[in-house]
Amino acid sequence: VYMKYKDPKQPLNVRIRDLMNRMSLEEKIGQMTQIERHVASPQIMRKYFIGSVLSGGGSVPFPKATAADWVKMVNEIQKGSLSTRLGIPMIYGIDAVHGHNNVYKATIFPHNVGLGVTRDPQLVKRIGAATALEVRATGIPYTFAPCIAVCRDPRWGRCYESYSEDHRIVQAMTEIIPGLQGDAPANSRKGVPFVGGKTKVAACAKHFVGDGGTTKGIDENNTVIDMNGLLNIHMPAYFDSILKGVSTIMVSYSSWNGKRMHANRDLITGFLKGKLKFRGFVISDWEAIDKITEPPRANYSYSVQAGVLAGLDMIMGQENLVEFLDDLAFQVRNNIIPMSRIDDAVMRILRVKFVMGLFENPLADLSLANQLGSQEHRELAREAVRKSLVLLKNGKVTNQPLLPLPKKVKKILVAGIHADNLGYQCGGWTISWQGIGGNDLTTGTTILNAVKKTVHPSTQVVYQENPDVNFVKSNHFSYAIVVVGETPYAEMFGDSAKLTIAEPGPSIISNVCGVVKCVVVVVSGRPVVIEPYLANIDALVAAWLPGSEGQGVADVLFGDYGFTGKLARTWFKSVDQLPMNVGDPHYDPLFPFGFGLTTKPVKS
Ligand code: 3DO
Repeated sequence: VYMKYKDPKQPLNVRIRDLMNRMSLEEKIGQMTQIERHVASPQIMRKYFIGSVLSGGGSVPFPKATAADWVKMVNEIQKGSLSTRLGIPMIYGIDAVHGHNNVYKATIFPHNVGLGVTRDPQLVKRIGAATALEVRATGIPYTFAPCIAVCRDPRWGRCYESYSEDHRIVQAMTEIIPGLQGDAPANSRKGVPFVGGKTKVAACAKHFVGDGGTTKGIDENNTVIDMNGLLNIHMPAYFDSILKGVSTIMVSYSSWNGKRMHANRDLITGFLKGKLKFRGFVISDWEAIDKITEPPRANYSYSVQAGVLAGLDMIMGQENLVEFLDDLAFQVRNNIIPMSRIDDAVMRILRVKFVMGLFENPLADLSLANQLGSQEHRELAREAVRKSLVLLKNGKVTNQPLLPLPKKVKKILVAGIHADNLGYQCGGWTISWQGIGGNDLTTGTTILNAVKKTVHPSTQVVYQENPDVNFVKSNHFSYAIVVVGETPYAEMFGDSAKLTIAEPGPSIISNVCGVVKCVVVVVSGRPVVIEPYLANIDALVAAWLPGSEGQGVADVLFGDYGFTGKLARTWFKSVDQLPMNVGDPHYDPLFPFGFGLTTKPVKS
């Protein structure tokens, strides 16, 4: 029998209407449900008509799974969905937030805090396109990125997911959306989602709204600001994202002036869907409706009611799947939630699925498998690393710069717990949710290896993680490269009131820099306390969380390329100045927003 909704020649709205007319309440509610990979199975998909599946941070089929392993897993789940009466494909989503970061051997790009420094939206767009290919390589059509938070306080554990404290930089970096999804056609209506087929993925602007403005930078906390402030600082990047056809928007765990965003009908339905005419779907954060009440899950059916009535279309994180489905169905049957609200949600979800061609191409093949961690993508990541570095100091005396470093000398020292640690330089949201130390997590180039590859073959490179003063004194090094910083974290585990660099980092700086000329490279998700050590340091470089391609750091240290990066965040002197952002009356930074010394490439 001919089914109109299955006919790609029919107009989008005709297909949506035809399909919705056929759907039962159970089928509609299923579409609104997103479950985690570990609870998903073909049987569950089929039984409950589940609309979406996610991999949370670090959630993989098994460690070191290949592209083929991922495709097999995603396709198996999809076959469960396709076996239902109406055969509506599920949409699989994952946090590809700096490349396809959960996946072994994927290219790991710098975290957003570094990309903001580049001031290069076209670069970020290319990163989006590369990430889309790597995500599709594993059979996945949807990423929970970009994070367009405007981090106003580096004490926030998610600061590195934010491009800048300045909303203008965040707005410019929404170019990653057409990178991920493809360019929306020039004539497309404002707010209509767009995904350009099998080599692109649906994007997700998050977290709506004010996630980066919480008091003292406490994760998931309360953002106290008036409507003007919200509109001027935290909202602008949503205007850009919607104009560029972003398919989905994730709501923030945080509250605005004491009200949980997940229950904020005025902002989700009134503003986002009404005023901004966003036509994609709104997704909750992981188990975020549970947190509408304090304590979480104190009244789950109320959470369902408040969240769905506020305008959430897809609810993420059903560990208690049956309870959720029953609660929602009960509330619709008893007119607590009007059917029109359910129809709005399902229409939006189906619109994205139709637009992206999911009905025509629900199953992945292995044709893109070679995109995962490709050399071309690694070169792009390396370019991004080069452009994300900020040179904060270059020489104790102005006319005696230390950088660029000479490649041909007798002997150099590389020190610091971050010098030969791929996991540290990638940070959180890499292979696991919180990140992993060491060099076994995935493939890439550590800063130490990059240095070794870059110096002249006759230069002896001595590596000592934590050398003592006598060792440094007795060796007569020409200079030292000290790499220190923060160890990996994600979300609330990264909240920090002190913002100090991890020991033995500070003692390595003093042991080395007290004896020999040194450049200190800071690997961190945000500005950290550096003022106490600054006088001792000859040259200082902020490398943020550069990812798998450490070669980009050596490219610039040794002058194959010049330093060009400008701070996209204010570098504070001491934490008691915080919050302190560019334009503030009490602005008295160590290095101001926009600061960055430059060097010229050395002719070789
Ligand atoms: C994050 C956002 C993320 C989600 C799914 O904890 O892994 O998990 O997209 O806030 C939450």
